[in-house]
Amino acid sequence: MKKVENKKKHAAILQKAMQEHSLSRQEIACLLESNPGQQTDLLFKTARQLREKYFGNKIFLYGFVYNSTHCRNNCRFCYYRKDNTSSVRYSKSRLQILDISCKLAESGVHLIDLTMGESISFHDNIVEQVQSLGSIISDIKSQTHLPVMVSPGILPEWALKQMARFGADFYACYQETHNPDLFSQLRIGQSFSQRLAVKQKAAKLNLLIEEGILCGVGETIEDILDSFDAIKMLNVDQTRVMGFVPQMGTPMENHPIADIKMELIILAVLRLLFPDRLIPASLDVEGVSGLEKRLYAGANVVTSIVPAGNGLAGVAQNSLDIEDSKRTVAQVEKILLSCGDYEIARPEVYKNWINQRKKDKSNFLNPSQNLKAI
Ligand code: SAM
Ligand code: MD0
Ligand code: SF4
Repeated sequence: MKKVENKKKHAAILQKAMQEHSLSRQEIACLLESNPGQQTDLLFKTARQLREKYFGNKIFLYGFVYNSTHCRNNCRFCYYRKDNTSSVRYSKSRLQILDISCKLAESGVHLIDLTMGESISFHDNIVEQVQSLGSIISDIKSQTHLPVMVSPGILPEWALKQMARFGADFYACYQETHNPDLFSQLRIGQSFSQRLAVKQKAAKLNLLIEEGILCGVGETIEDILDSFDAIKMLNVDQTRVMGFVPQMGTPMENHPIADIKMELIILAVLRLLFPDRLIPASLDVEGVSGLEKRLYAGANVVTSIVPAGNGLAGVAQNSLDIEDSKRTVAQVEKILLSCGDYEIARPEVYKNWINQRKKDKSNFLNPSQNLKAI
């Protein structure tokens, strides 16, 4: 296609997206292939306008507590894969987790994200393990008065029910890719369909859910389009993309680092396709130096805020910006102010968003209850 024609077509697709008309697979592919410069500028601008429509200039902040780095899995991309003898392993006690969560809450985050390696074994005293995680969640909630996200990996349905009963608001579990072949290369020995189904089960239990794409791991444009379809099918509440960061001691340590330009394009297209959802700018890929560009591409949540002095790690960047107190609310606030366009949301704004979304989804799942209320 001639350059001028392509430019016109690209701009027309963005106008359609701005009006929230649904886009064809071909049109979305054209956006993913945006040329750097004018086309990406226009893409990011449209993403920001749609974010503004639903969230104004308000940004949400998530505190990240990676409470245990022990894992029974061997994901090829992950520093904490079981066979990586060079990764730092720790497990925080209940009191340490509560102390860290309270510090994060005092510093002004809107949610506590409790994340761990997949260590809850299905065979070994699972009831006690689930009970103990559940009671930590309910303690965090009662002490911080904040919503809680839990990322424990795959859980059986009864355990998800327990998470909901103990008060978890969000369940995060990222597929990374929706190409089953690529999935089996990345998440060795894990079931593609089980990882997808667990999110559907969580959503039925009225847990909010997050789905994520890992980019720069050999995916094609078609694979990314399939991920968008899956995210739509799951009706997720939060969705993300993270660029792959090579990890020492893993089979992918020499695999090239992801092209961040592509991460930003995928992020912006997610905003176009899911304008009213939460979309993170993770500090866990490029640290605080990568925040502004992700907000500029349409993100509305800053994730992976980690307090210094607690021996906590990140996932994709296990130490970057942590001990020098850069992944803090104070530093993030400085960056938001220097950008000029953003404000940290009041805590009630985030809580209301969560509650409204839960209500809407439960009315959708149980329309008869809705009728009874009329
Ligand atoms: N163990 C749980 C699980 O895998 O669901 C919870 C941890 S989960 C939040 C870790 C996520 O971080 C992965 O799903 C992946 O998307 C991301 N991640 C892990 N290693 C990464 C890497 N090397 N580069 C970028 N993202 C990575
Ligand atoms: C983040 N390091 O937000 C966290 C993590 C888990 N729910 C999220 C990948 O970047
Ligand atoms: Fe374990 Fe999660 Fe890392 Fe996979 S991504 S090795 S399940 S911590």
